[in-house]
Amino acid sequence: MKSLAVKATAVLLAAAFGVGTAYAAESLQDVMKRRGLNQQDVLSAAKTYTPSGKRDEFMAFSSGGQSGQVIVYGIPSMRIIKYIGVFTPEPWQGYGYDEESKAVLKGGWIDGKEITWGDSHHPAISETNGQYDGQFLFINDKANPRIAVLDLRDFETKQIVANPIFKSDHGGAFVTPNTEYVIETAQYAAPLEAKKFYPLEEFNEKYRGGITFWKFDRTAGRIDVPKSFSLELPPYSQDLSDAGKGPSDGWSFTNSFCSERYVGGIERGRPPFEAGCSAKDTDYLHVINWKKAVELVAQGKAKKINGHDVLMMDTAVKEGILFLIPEPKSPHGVDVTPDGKFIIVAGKLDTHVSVYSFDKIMAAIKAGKFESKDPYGIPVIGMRDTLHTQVELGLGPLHTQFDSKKCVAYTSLYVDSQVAKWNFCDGKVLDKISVHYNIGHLMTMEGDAADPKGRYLVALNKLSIDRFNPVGPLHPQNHQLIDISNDKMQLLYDMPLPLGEPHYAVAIEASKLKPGVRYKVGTNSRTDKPHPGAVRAGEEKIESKNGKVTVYGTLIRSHITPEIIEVEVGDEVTINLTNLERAQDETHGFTVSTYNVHASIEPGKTSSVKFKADKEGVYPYYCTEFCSALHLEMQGYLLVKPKGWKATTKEMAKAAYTEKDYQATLKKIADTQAVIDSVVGFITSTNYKDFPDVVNMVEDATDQLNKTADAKAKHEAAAAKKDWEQANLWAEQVFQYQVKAADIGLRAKTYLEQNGAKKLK
Ligand code: K7E
Ligand code: CUA
Repeated sequence: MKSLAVKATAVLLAAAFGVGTAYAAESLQDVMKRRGLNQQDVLSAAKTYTPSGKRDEFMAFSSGGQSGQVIVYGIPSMRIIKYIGVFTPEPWQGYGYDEESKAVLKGGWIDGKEITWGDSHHPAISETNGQYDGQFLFINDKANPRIAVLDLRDFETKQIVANPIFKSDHGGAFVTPNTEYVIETAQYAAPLEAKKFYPLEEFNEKYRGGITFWKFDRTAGRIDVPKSFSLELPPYSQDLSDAGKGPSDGWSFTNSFCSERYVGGIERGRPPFEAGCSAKDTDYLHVINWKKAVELVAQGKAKKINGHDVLMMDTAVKEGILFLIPEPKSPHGVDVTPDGKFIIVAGKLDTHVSVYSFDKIMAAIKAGKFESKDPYGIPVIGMRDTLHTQVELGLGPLHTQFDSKKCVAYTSLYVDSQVAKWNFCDGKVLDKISVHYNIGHLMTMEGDAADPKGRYLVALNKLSIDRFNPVGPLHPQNHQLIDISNDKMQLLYDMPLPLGEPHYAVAIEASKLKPGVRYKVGTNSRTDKPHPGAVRAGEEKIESKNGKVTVYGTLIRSHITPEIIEVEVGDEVTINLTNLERAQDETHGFTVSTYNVHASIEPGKTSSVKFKADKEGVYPYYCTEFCSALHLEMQGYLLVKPKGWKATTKEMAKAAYTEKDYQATLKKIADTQAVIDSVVGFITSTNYKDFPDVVNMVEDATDQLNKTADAKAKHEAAAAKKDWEQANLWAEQVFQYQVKAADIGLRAKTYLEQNGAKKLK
């Protein structure tokens, strides 16, 4: 202790007199000069820098693009906080390497085939009354038409459903205002029947688009597949969707491109897709009465395709639930305003955004005022009859998000690489800011909900040329943070996102998220149900019959029970493990050498790994998380024995411990106890009971200390018999429990010191 204090004093003196440490006395001006920062940079830094221990105001969930994952980061710090495995195996979380998560991924198999990647595009947060409620997150896979459900209590993927009739999907995931349904639309038209071939010559007759309404069961936290249905749509390359809200609740809107129904064919001497798909001046905005569609399905008016309810176009037309409105050339996306009164569409090949009035659309439908029918008999409402206004914004307008300020919207301009701030009520442009190259989506805080929060905007840029230190031909994406709280937008920060191409992101007020810190002991986190393989401390066992070995084990600092697993070659081995920890952040990982299994087992969770022990030999298993001082010793052996193997050696190797070793260990125990007593003295002299996290830590430390009694009885009994090996080893075990208790105790002490605990009198 003394030597440490002397050292600290020396360092302080050196700093005070400028000895040795050149930067010790640098002023803000010095730093600005040295790093070439101007006032604006320093202001930006002050707006984004989040000091150690401080948290973000908003949490963003970004699609992970081709990684098939979700990326969670904080705003305004832009610190990446978590990657979540969704469509793709994710080793850290054991996702795809333990049995529970394999079952989730299996839900996303298509035509009986395993699919291990996804092209995730659009996340959506569950809503109540059109406002983000922070309970669930949904995201689509464009390549293999699927939707995933994530629970925000533990940030885990709980379910993947494969679309029964599409071959691709882009317009997902979007939720209705109370998350009754999750919307998914097809992109590239194809025959709806599974594994059915029709030549491209029959494109107009046999190829179809569509929209699926996945029924979400909020209580179960899962999509209810049998109660979900789709609507057959023309082969117009449906793109994105949005659900109406407020006055437009019950309706949904989907934009499209390539309503020319062009099918390409360079090799047949025809112009390419891009020419044929943008020939007309307009495409179609699809307007759908989904509430009425639900009733029609309930009345049995749907047809079964691949075992799934599909409302066919002729039914939809007859029942008056499907309409089209021309929209400017090759639009990308459709966004309903927070008040639910307007629908905004931007044509990529047009410089305008078009603002449609929901009232005018309804009036035209009511009056039966249609300008024509499309080739499938769907009524087409005139564009001029439904437009509220059109605003010229710039080149390549794509996506729109909203501000907390009334009527204020932001639209990304892909070709101009700008964000335009404009007013959708009076059609005025308010401000523009240049961003880095080729912005795709943009995101404001809760910016697609009924009550956007304003404050910040993130530009999701496709390219990052020259922004970051070069890392070879494949560049990261660039998310740029922009301050939108003032009239003029201000660029604050560039964040490289190095995990696929994130298309869209959503951000929610951090205070709305209430994730748990542990599971109820023995929970299968992927089903939220008790795990049949769970056991409590002392109930661990290994069952072996008919070539199947099942282990019921536990994990707690710093041991795996059991520590030896013996099987015969060819046995099918299942290892169930329950993490008995109650302390926060005490995750244990588990793997077995060369059997390609891994699990991340957080406090309370039960996970299982399964494999065929098809190789004779000795395979160490261990904990993969640095969970405690004796983490490296959290190990065991899987012994895969040859068939009919007989033991010849009787005893395990012994270490030669003496009475002196034993006495030395006892001394170590006494010293450690003195440290523990002083920490306990500190904690109990404060109002620690006012800090739930500390109360948890104290309970955990007490648990560890309580375990010393049994080990103490054992070392004393062995010492009485002069068995110094056993005596010393059990005494060492007492020390191990003390170390864990002291570790947690010190953590609690630091917490109290940093969080202003008061001394009790
Ligand atoms: Cu890339 Cu929404 Cu899939 Cu636009 S999408 S950019
Ligand atoms: Cu448990 Cu490392």
